[in-house]
Formats: sequence, C-alpha cells, structure tokens
Amino acid sequence: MKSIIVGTAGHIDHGKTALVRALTGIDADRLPEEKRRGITIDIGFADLDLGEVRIGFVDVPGHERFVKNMLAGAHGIDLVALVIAADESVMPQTREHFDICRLLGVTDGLIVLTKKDLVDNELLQLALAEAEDLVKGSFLEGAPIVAVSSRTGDGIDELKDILRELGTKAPARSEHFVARLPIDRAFTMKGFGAVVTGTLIAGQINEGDELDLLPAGVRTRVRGVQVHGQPVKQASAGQRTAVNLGGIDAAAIERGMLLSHVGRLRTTQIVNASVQVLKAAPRALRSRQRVRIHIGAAEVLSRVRVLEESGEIKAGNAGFAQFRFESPLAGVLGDRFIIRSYSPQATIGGGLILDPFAAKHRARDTPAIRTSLQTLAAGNPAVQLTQFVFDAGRRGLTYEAIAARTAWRDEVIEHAREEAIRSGNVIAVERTLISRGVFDDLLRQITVEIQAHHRREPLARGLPKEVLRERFFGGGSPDFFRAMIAELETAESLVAEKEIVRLREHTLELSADDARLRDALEAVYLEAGLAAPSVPEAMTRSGVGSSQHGRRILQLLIDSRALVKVHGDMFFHRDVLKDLVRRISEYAASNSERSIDVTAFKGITGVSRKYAIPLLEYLDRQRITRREGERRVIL
Ligand SMILES: Nc1nc2c(ncn2[C@@H]2O[C@H](COP(=O)(O)OP(=O)(O)OP(=O)(O)O)[C@@H](O)[C@H]2O)c(=O)[nH]1
Ligand SMILES: [Mg+2]
Repeated sequence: MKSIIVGTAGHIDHGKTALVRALTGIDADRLPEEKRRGITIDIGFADLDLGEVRIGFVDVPGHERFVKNMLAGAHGIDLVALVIAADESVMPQTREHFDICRLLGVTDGLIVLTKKDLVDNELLQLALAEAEDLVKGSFLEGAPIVAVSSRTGDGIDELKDILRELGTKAPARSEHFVARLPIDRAFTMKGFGAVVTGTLIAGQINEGDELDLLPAGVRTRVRGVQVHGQPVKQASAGQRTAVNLGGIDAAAIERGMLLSHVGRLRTTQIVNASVQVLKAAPRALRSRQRVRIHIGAAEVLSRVRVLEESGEIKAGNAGFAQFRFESPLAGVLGDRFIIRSYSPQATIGGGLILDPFAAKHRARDTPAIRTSLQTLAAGNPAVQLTQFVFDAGRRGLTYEAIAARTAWRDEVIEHAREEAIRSGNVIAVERTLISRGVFDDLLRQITVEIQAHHRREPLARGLPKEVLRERFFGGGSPDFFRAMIAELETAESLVAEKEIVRLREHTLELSADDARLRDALEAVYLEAGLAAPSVPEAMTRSGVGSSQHGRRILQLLIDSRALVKVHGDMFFHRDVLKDLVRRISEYAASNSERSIDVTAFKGITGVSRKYAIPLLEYLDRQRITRREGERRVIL
C-alpha cells in the first residue's frame, strides 16, 4: 500500500488539530500543556487508512512563537493541507506557513476551509475568494478546496475522497537516495531503550541495519522498526517511522539529528546555496547577518555571506549565498532549508543547498563560484558530479566524498561517474576522480617545473618526486600522488625512476671537461680495487674537487651504476665487486665446507677489518653469502 505524509498548515486556532481528529479519531495534541491550553505547541502525529493510500499526518502548531516546531515537521511532506477557518479567513501564519511550504518545495496539496458550521454562505464565499487569492500563481493554484465542519462532520467524507485521490496521484519518492531520517523525537521506552521518530525522507531502514547518528558521529544498530504503530521489517521513504536503536542512550539524541546508513554522510559547516528572499521579508539578506537555518528537523545559527556583487539579496529576489553554520550538520545537494531572522524571529526566505562542502574564499573568486553553483543547480547527476570534481581541484574527489555531498545510492554514483568519465571531462585515478582540465593543467605545470629544473641542473637526473609532491599536492594523499605520477607517465612525456622524475627527452649532455673529470674519478676507484678511498680522498686524487659540482660528477657514476655504495660513504667500482664475487666462488669450490669466516676473507682479499665487515655484509645482502654465527655460508 502506498504511504504518503500530509502536513497541516495554518493560523492558530483555525482547526488543524480538530480536523485531524475528525479524519482519524486521533488527538495529535499529546502534551498535557496542549490539552490544558487548547493549543498545539509541538508537532503531533496521526494516521489514516484510506484503502489504496495510507496517510501519516503531521499536525503543526499555528502559534507564531512555535513556528520553530512547525518547521521540525514541515519538511519531508508529500501534501500540505492548508487550513483556513472560514470565520477568520487568511491570517498572518496562514501566509507564513504557506510561504514555508513553497520555500520547502512542497509541490501539491489542498485547501480546507474549516468551521463551516460557524459561517453563512456569504462569509464562506469571502474566505474562499481570499484563499484563492492567496495561492494564485503558486503550486496550490487550482488545487481542491473543500469546506468542512469538524464539529458536525460535514464535508469530512468528501475530504477523504480528495485525500485518497491526491495520495494516489502523488509521485513516488525518488529511489536515488540512501536512507535519511531526520529525528523529531527521541525517548526511552521501558524494556526497549532508545526510540526515535521522524519522517523517513529517503531510502529504507531495515531491522538490523547499522546507522550513523549525525552530527554526533555515533554508530548504532536498528533493533526494531515501527510504522503507524505496527512493527515492520522495513520502513520506506514517505512513512512516519519509529526506530528502536541499540547501543545508545536516548538522552544522547536530540531533535534535529539525522540517521543515515553507515559511512555515507559527513557533517558540514559551510554550504553554498541558492536563496529566495520573501517579498514580505522586512529587509534584504546581507553578508555578516546572523540567521537561523532550519533544515530537516534541525535548527542551527549561521552567518551569511551573500555571493552577489551587490552584497545583498533584496526582498522578493533570488541569489546565491554562503552559510557558515555555528554547529555542524549533515546537509547534502538539493536539501531545502528555511532562513529566519535571529531576533525577532521571522521567516525571511528559503534556500537550496548546492555545494554542501563549500570553503571560505577570496572575494575575487565569487564570480567563478556563482558559475559553479549555476551548473550544480541546473545539472543532472553526471553534470553535478563533474562540477564537484572540478571544484575539488588537484586533490580530486573520492567516492566517499561524492556520497557525502549527494546522499546518492551507489548505483546513482556509479552511473554518474561512468557518464562523466565517458564524456572525457573527468579522469579516474583509482577511486579518486579528477577533472580533465585540472589534470591537463597540472601536467603542463609539472612539465614546466621539471624543464626548469633540467635547465638549472643539467647534471642531475631529474627532480625528486618528493619536491613535486610538496609543491603540487601538499597535504594530499601519497597514494593519490603516486597514481597521478603514473597517469602522467602514460599520458605524456614523463619518466619516473625510483625517487626521481624527469622528462623523457632529458639526457645528460656532459661537457668534454666534465666527461674527463668523470673518467678520472672512475679510474681512481678502479685502481684502488678493494682498498677503496673515502669520497673526499677520491675527489681530491682525481682532481674533481669537493665542490657541489664535484658531488654531481660522483652522482653521475652512482646513477650509471659504475659505483656501488657498500656502506655509508664507502663506494666500490662495479668491476671490483664483480671480481670479488668471482674470487669468493672460486674459494667455495676449493673448500669442502663452502663457508668462510672474517679471517679467511681477509686472507683471500688482503683487506683490513674496516673493509672486510662492510663487504661481507654487502655479500649477505646480495645473497652471495649467508651469515650463520661467526661464519658465512657461500651460496
Ligand atoms: N464550530 C467549530 N469549531 C471548530 C471547528 N474546528 C475546530 N474548532 C474549534 O476551534 C478551536 C481550535 O481548534 P484546533 O483544532 O485546536 O485549532 P488548531 O489549528 O489546531 O490550533 P493550533 O494548533 O494551536 O494552531 C477548538 O476549540 C476547536 O474545537 C469546526 O469545524 N467547527
Ligand atoms: Mg493544533
């Protein structure tokens, strides 16, 4: 059976709660204070089975002071029942609630004229005309209007028929999103533990699921699920849902927190959004203004930074703005919210999150940010993903970061990812996506950097990777950097060798003088044999000298593997070591034990202990010998 959520809206005392009771038999005013004062203070709930459709009602308070509570229930509804008392007609909170519904993107509903029994036909017609006037040009223009009396029951059956029809027609909830349950109540139930309730705005919650409670960041397990007071295995989007949570105390849960599947969402404190300021707003929305943001069932204080040239969004206008929340919350692309003034509290306008993980930025970047937000507002998932990846720059965007920005299910992310890659605008580097433009730009900059290095240091093989990493990926993940270098290698003319990156065409062009010096240094090592000189000694003897330049000449011999480092600054010529290995094998052949100790080694080679120990350790490393106690087995 289809489940939909119907929210009431309207001015105080206009008969919202009485209407819900006339329809369902349930009194949604559950607090003693509500019953005593005869007004609704907090949101209340009731449900109605209409055959093809099952309706969950969220009944909201009309009092001006409780709009905050009204907002905790007004999100996530399929239909609004705008309640107008025929004897009073349209009043301030009729307008405010209606504005809120429009700003929250409610797309369908009906108008109920209540207290029909208290008015004559003339007054009823007047209320009807005012109601029609109010909704002209909005989603409720042309919507059904029904006059009822909750006292006599007049019109209630007709209203049920209309609700059934609207409910049947109401579009199914999008299946693109993971489960999100904004919590509007949390309490302890004897024998069960923590129970939370809310309107499940997307996805499914199953018994046994692991969920994250945000922004607390606590992992919990679903012990049980109830819909309309009945235990179920699974709750689906569009149902009023109660969840019994394990591993957490109800006292740690507050209205406004959110449940979602483990690891999918992250909290944020800076978002960029499109904003609509109400015509009736007392003044423009301006930068540095402190406002209240109502999103899901949450309320947070926030500073505004208007992203328009004028620095303000005037009453009745739309524009882009950044919101810096004073406490974190989990918001994603497409989340609607309501903006209210800090004090006195009044609804100023509403917004739609476009970039949920925005950053503070320089004023001159504002035009580029507006362009990005326009794209995010208009695009399909592939376009939106491409934009997020572009905005992420060199660091790219991981799969998890995309999930946290969008609350998209895996299939949606994968589909968008494939499409973005196919279009050529995005490149995948392992699980990270990077913008093709950013990648090409980076490649160019890195090439220029290496070219400059080759010019500065013609005798060096190339630029250490570490230098590149710090310059271009400072703070980024080393894995991503490694993968990027590999991409750059296949994409273009780079060659990476161990810790060094060079341009493919870079070759060492030695001057005749340098070549002579190199040969002289090599000769010193060759002639010295196993009695290798220290580096300073070799440099002096060969005439290379101890300058920076001399060190580079030495490096050339190391790079070409003519010289082999055996220990610290102790180098031997490759041919000398080869000869040593040959002599060791000859010794092994003539020795029945095939083993050697330090004394015998010194005897064969004629070297002192200073060389013998490092050379034997070198032979161990080369797996020519293997140390066994005081002796070495020749392998
Ligand atoms: N005669 C008559 N009285 C009604 C009708 N509907 C509601 N009332 C009365 O109007 C008063 C207010 O009704 P509620 O249902 O509490 O109004 P509400 O809109 O829920 O008020 P808040 O939740 O405080 O905003 C109560 O005394 C109801 O009995 C109706 O159709 N006819
Ligand atoms: Mg009420």
